[in-house]
Amino acid sequence: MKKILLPLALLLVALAYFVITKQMRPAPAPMGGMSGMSGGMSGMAMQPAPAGLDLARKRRSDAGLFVAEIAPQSPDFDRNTIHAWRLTLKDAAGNPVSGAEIKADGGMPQHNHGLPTRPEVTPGAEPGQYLIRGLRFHMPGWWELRLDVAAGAQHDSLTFNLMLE
Ligand SMILES: [Cu+2]
Repeated sequence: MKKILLPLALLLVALAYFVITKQMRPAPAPMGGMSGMSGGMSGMAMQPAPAGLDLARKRRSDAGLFVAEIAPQSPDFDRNTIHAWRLTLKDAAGNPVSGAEIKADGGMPQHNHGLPTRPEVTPGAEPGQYLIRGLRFHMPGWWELRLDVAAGAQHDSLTFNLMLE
C-alpha cells in the first residue's frame, strides 16, 4: 500500500501545480513557433500591477518619523535615460530635514530585479531638499523606489510605487 501512496501523492502535486499555473497565467498568444525568449520577456513587461497600488508621491515613512515627497526633476523625463528626481524631506511636525543621509534603491517586484543603476542622493539648494541622481528605469511597468533615511539618531525608510510607461 505504501508503494502506491508516494507516486499518487507526487501525481496529485504535479496536477495541482499544473492547474494553478494554468489559472494564473493568461494563455500565450500563438506566435508561429517563435515562442522563445522574446515572447517571454514581452509577456513579463505587460504584467498588470496589483489593483489598489498606492501611487502617492508624498508619503509618511514606515515608522512615521518623516514625510517625503518626490517629483521628477523634469516633468517630461525619459525613464530609460539617466535622470534625477527631486526629494523633499520633512519631519512629522512638518519642518524640513536637512543634512540627512539618504540611500535610494528599488526595482520591479514582479520581475525580481533591482535598479539598473546605483542612484545617489545629494543635498539640494533649499532646506529639506535633495536630488536623487542617476536614476534609470529600463522597463515600463511597476517600479518600487525605496529610500533609507538617517537624520541624526532618527532612522526610517519608505517605499514609493511608480507606474512608468
Ligand atoms: Cu522588469
